[in-house]
Amino acid sequence: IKAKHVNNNVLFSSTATCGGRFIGQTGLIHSPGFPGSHYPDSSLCEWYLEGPTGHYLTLSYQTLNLTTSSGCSEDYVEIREYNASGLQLGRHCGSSLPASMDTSDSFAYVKFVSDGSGNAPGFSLMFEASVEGKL
Ligand SMILES: [Ca+2]
Repeated sequence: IKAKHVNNNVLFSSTATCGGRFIGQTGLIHSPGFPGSHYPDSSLCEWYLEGPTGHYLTLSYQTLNLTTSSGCSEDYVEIREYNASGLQLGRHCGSSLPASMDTSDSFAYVKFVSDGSGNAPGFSLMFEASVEGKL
Protein backbone atom coordinates (compact mmCIF):
# COMPACT_ATOMS: atom_id res chain seq x y z
CA ILE A 1 0.00 0.00 0.00
CA LYS A 2 1.50 3.29 -1.09
CA ALA A 3 -0.84 5.72 0.63
CA LYS A 4 0.89 9.06 0.92
CA HIS A 5 -0.02 10.98 4.02
CA VAL A 6 -1.07 14.54 3.23
CA ASN A 7 -2.85 15.87 6.29
CA ASN A 8 -4.98 14.81 9.20
CA ASN A 9 -8.15 14.88 7.15
CA VAL A 10 -7.09 12.15 4.77
CA LEU A 11 -9.26 9.10 5.15
CA PHE A 12 -7.61 5.74 4.86
CA SER A 13 -9.34 2.60 3.85
CA SER A 14 -10.25 0.41 6.77
CA THR A 15 -8.98 -2.52 4.74
CA ALA A 16 -5.39 -1.27 5.01
CA THR A 17 -3.39 -4.21 6.21
CA CYS A 18 -1.18 -4.13 9.25
CA GLY A 19 -0.13 -6.61 11.85
CA GLY A 20 0.11 -10.33 11.35
CA ARG A 21 1.95 -13.36 12.56
CA PHE A 22 5.73 -13.37 12.67
CA ILE A 23 7.57 -16.61 13.34
CA GLY A 24 11.33 -16.82 13.50
CA GLN A 25 14.56 -16.11 15.26
CA THR A 26 14.36 -12.40 14.67
CA GLY A 27 12.17 -9.87 12.94
CA LEU A 28 11.23 -6.24 12.61
CA ILE A 29 7.72 -4.83 12.74
CA HIS A 30 6.63 -1.26 12.20
CA SER A 31 3.58 0.97 12.12
CA PRO A 32 1.71 1.35 8.80
CA GLY A 33 3.57 3.60 6.37
CA PHE A 34 6.78 3.63 8.39
CA PRO A 35 9.33 5.01 7.59
CA GLY A 36 8.05 6.85 4.51
CA SER A 37 4.92 8.39 5.95
CA HIS A 38 3.10 9.00 9.18
CA TYR A 39 0.78 6.30 10.44
CA PRO A 40 -2.89 6.79 9.53
CA ASP A 41 -5.62 7.78 11.94
CA SER A 42 -7.84 5.09 13.39
CA SER A 43 -5.30 2.29 13.07
CA LEU A 44 -5.62 -0.96 14.89
CA CYS A 45 -2.82 -3.41 14.25
CA GLU A 46 -2.04 -6.63 16.08
CA TRP A 47 1.12 -8.65 15.73
CA TYR A 48 1.73 -12.11 17.09
CA LEU A 49 5.42 -12.86 17.48
CA GLU A 50 6.71 -16.34 17.99
CA GLY A 51 10.26 -17.55 18.49
CA PRO A 52 11.52 -21.12 18.52
CA THR A 53 10.25 -23.32 21.36
CA GLY A 54 12.21 -22.88 24.56
CA HIS A 55 13.41 -19.40 23.63
CA TYR A 56 12.39 -16.09 25.09
CA LEU A 57 12.00 -12.90 23.10
CA THR A 58 13.75 -9.60 23.56
CA LEU A 59 11.72 -6.71 22.17
CA SER A 60 13.49 -3.45 21.52
CA TYR A 61 12.30 -0.31 19.81
CA GLN A 62 14.48 0.98 17.00
CA THR A 63 12.28 4.03 16.64
CA LEU A 64 9.43 5.39 18.72
CA ASN A 65 7.77 8.59 17.58
CA LEU A 66 4.06 8.76 18.37
CA THR A 67 1.96 11.61 19.60
CA THR A 68 2.12 12.09 23.36
CA SER A 69 -0.99 11.72 25.49
CA SER A 70 -1.69 11.33 29.17
CA GLY A 71 -1.56 7.64 30.01
CA CYS A 72 -0.93 6.97 26.32
CA SER A 73 -4.69 7.02 25.84
CA GLU A 74 -4.63 8.27 22.23
CA ASP A 75 -1.93 6.73 20.04
CA TYR A 76 0.07 3.92 21.61
CA VAL A 77 1.90 0.64 21.29
CA GLU A 78 1.02 -2.06 23.77
CA ILE A 79 3.22 -5.08 24.35
CA ARG A 80 2.06 -8.22 26.10
CA GLU A 81 3.23 -11.74 26.68
CA TYR A 82 1.52 -14.49 24.67
CA ASN A 83 -1.59 -12.73 23.37
CA ALA A 84 -4.12 -9.95 23.87
CA SER A 85 -4.86 -11.13 27.41
CA GLY A 86 -1.27 -11.84 28.41
CA LEU A 87 0.69 -9.92 31.03
CA GLN A 88 1.29 -6.36 29.83
CA LEU A 89 4.98 -5.56 29.47
CA GLY A 90 4.50 -1.99 28.39
CA ARG A 91 2.31 0.67 26.85
CA HIS A 92 4.19 3.37 25.03
CA CYS A 93 3.63 6.67 23.26
CA GLY A 94 5.59 9.87 22.72
CA SER A 95 9.16 9.71 21.58
CA SER A 96 11.41 8.66 24.44
CA LEU A 97 12.78 5.22 23.69
CA PRO A 98 11.74 2.59 26.27
CA ALA A 99 14.22 0.01 27.54
CA SER A 100 14.10 -3.37 25.86
CA MET A 101 11.72 -5.98 27.27
CA ASP A 102 12.10 -9.73 27.69
CA THR A 103 9.23 -12.18 27.56
CA SER A 104 9.13 -15.24 29.78
CA ASP A 105 8.30 -17.57 26.90
CA SER A 106 8.60 -17.59 23.13
CA PHE A 107 5.43 -15.61 22.41
CA ALA A 108 4.63 -11.92 22.37
CA TYR A 109 1.71 -9.77 21.31
CA VAL A 110 2.05 -6.21 20.05
CA LYS A 111 -0.86 -3.86 19.42
CA PHE A 112 -0.72 -0.46 17.78
CA VAL A 113 -3.65 1.90 18.12
CA SER A 114 -4.11 5.41 16.76
CA ASP A 115 -7.13 7.58 17.44
CA GLY A 116 -9.07 9.76 15.04
CA SER A 117 -6.73 12.72 14.72
CA GLY A 118 -3.13 13.77 15.01
CA ASN A 119 -0.34 11.49 13.97
CA ALA A 120 3.41 11.11 13.79
CA PRO A 121 6.15 9.08 12.06
CA GLY A 122 5.44 5.88 14.02
CA PHE A 123 7.57 3.11 15.42
CA SER A 124 9.71 0.15 14.53
CA LEU A 125 10.32 -2.67 16.95
CA MET A 126 12.77 -5.54 16.69
CA PHE A 127 12.30 -8.93 18.29
CA GLU A 128 15.02 -11.44 18.83
CA ALA A 129 14.76 -14.95 20.23
CA SER A 130 17.40 -16.39 22.47
CA VAL A 131 18.00 -19.22 24.90
CA GLU A 132 20.87 -17.71 26.85
CA GLY A 133 20.30 -17.37 30.57
CA LYS A 134 18.94 -14.00 31.56
CA LEU A 135 21.57 -11.87 33.27
CA1 LIG B 1 -3.69 10.22 16.93
